[in-house]
Amino acid sequence: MAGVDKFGVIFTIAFVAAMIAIMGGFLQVDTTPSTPNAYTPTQTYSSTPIATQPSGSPQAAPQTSDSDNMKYTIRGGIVNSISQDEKHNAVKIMMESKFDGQLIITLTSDSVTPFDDGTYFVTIDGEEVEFTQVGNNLTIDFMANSKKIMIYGDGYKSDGPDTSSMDHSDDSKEQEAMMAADKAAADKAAAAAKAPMAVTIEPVAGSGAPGCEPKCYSPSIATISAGGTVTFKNTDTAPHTATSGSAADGPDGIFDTSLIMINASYPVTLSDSGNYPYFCMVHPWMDGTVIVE
Ligand SMILES: [Cu+2]
Repeated sequence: MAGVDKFGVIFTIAFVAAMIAIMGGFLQVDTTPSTPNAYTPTQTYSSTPIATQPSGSPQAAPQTSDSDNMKYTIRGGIVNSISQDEKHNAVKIMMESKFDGQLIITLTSDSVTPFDDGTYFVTIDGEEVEFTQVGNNLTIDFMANSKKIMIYGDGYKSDGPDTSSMDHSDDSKEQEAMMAADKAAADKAAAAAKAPMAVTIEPVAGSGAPGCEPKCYSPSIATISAGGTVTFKNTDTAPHTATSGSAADGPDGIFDTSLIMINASYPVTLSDSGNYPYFCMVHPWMDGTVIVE
């Protein structure tokens, strides 16, 4: 009996020691700090199995973490920290690499919000890089000696240096990268922002008497997409027309609302892109332009 108890005590001590060792290993692998921008410059991995291999060796087993909400696998390097940069709607990955390698990371919607088309913008040490994206999985190839991967999403702010974080050595590159990301975002927004299909144009109040020019219609320049409709709505106290052409050259015959009485409306649909000047037959000082894109 005594022998069994003794064995039980030894087993328990060994089990607890093993659990402590395992927990220590997990803490090393969990590299996401709980606060944004808080990163530890270089962790030593001396107590983990990963560090017993030359860090960055291509032969080394890929370093993988799924212990937090951002899963990743890295080959050819090691990740020192992953943190969310909420100010810039970005994820910052600090890493070490002695060889060319690859990072595969799964982003979550609360880690960084993608652009409207679901994509991201990635820089390595301040330079924009190409990457492969399948769903929320980004595969990013990096060169030897890469230190920082930034994954930017939509809506970050590039308003001055981010003094709340980091290594100031590459602040200017960081700024350049953010400006580039800014431009990419603007381009995407511009591509997404097509002219509206419908715009309402009203004569300005009192336009029945001279003095409102050059903006007697509001908006005096209206832009719609091809196939869209401008609706002339008379909110003034006098009847007006919107007649394509000009007071100087007369109607060009493309459209004519004829007299629109008070509170009445007249829609004009335009299929072909171009600029369509128009004027009021009753009050020749009134003119405007419809731009069809
Ligand atoms: Cu008029």
